[in-house]
Amino acid sequence: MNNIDKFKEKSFLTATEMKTDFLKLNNTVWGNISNNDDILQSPYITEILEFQKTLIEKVLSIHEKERETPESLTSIIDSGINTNELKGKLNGSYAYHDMYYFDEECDYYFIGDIHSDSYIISSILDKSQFFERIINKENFKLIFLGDYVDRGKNHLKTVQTLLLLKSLFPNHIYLLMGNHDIGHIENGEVTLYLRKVEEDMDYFYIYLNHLHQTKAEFTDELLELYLKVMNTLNVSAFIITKKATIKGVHGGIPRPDENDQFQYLTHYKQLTDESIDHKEFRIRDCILWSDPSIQENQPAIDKKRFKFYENQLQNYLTHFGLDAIVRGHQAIEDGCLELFDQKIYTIFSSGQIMEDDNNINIETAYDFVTPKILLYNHKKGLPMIQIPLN
Ligand SMILES: [Mn+2]
Repeated sequence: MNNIDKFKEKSFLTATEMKTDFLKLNNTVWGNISNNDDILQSPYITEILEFQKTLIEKVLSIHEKERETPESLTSIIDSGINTNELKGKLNGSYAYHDMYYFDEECDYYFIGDIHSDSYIISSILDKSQFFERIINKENFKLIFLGDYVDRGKNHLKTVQTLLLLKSLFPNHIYLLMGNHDIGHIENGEVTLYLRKVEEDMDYFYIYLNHLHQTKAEFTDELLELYLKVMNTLNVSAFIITKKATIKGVHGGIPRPDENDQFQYLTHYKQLTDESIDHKEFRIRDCILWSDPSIQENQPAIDKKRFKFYENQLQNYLTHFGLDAIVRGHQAIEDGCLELFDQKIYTIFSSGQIMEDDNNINIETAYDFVTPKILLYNHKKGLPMIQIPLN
């Protein structure tokens, strides 16, 4: 039996005991490694990569299971856009057309961008009282809104920690896709989905290419597994509860039509189908990249990264029967920004952790951010509660 299965079998008496064992399991193979450069020199690289391979395979099988959606649901979902009709009919959590559908009456935490900052995950677990809630057998979910990699100091450790959490707690941890999380293999090399492709190891996939080219332990198979697991991340989550219907996504909404409307969207699957464009842009890309803006008529940064405004957001919410959107994607200094009467929340979860006037989080690339997470309390409904991680 491997260490992951041993953890699963063990009956923990306290949250502290469980957290200690979790950290031990996550840290065992790492020794004193604290950043991307250390791994390149580490004598433990074989152990690290073997552990990650086991985790990737576990998460791939969990993601496959999540996609086993009963026909009674797929027939409703495929019949048109009818979010409220799904209320109370799901009896569980499913992934279909690369989107999650939840209707469980429980608390939902939303986690913004992590960006290769594994240090912050321990604060997230503390502030969401994760292990206490697990010990108390509570039903609750942590929805991560994507952008796990790039920019920060510890790509592989961050990915490992998230995969370990998903492996151990599949009904409590859900990982959505961010624009940084996508990569494709072409001619044995990873190509980035981002605009800039350069030899910069701050980018996870360039880093993976480097490991692949310089370390015999980093096999072709392993490179393909990393890409495969990242590409099985779902693009958004519909949370349909009695008090509110919320959508979690990394960026925002697709481009509206000339009248700021969304009637061209007639089925959920149009949101994620990679072959469908609207106004020459892939819809799926737009929802991974777009940003809300209070100032109208802002120029788009590029085709995917455009700005949308209050009336457009409202039309989108109405079209899909939503009360609010929660998203990441922008490094908000305050950690959270609510716009348009709390109809859209931006949350960012990597940043400074202060101790005696010093930032002790050396893994973050965002030391100007006071990181936060959001809590949707299902008994109270909206608005969401901001929880500082600092
Ligand atoms: Mn992003």
